[in-house]
Amino acid sequence: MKRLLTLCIIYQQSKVLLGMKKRGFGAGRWNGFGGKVSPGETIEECVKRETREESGIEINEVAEVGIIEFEFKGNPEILEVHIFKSNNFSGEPIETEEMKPEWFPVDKIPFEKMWPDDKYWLPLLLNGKKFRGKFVFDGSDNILRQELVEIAVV
Ligand code: 6U4
Repeated sequence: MKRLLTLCIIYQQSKVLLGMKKRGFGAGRWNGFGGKVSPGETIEECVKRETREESGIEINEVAEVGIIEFEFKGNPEILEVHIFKSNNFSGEPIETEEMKPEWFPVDKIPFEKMWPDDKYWLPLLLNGKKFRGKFVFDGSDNILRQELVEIAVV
């Protein structure tokens, strides 16, 4: 079974906005903004809604840059995460119940406190590339298997 999710990287010149996830899936890690696509909602509507709910930022324009599937050993559900980037947004980030947002210079991204796959695909996103991939994790969030390729069109 596949579940559709979104993830958005907000950036500006040489800074990236990440949120410290305070509860739920991925808690204790710096993350992009996003979540599960709700019934009746498009993927783009979802990424805008989740970013608004989690960071207070209103996205004007987004570009889809990649799709990555995540599988957790022993769990039949595959997460199909649609990854977006946006540098056209309004408002200032605010701390919410779910996330504490913070700007990081692109050369000081806290990869050691992020999902272990981020160090592979986030540099591609920041370099204007598009990509497709799959990461399989064990029960302790170690990567067991990975595939990541650059593509021309998502
Ligand atoms: P609830 O609490 O059910 O409302 P919701 O906000 O809909 O949750 P959530 O928080 O489960 O969804 O979303 C998970 C977020 O984590 C999505 O943006 C996708 C992202 N994500 C999942 N696995 C990831 C991984 N390995 N690397 C990564 N982001 C991941 O960078």
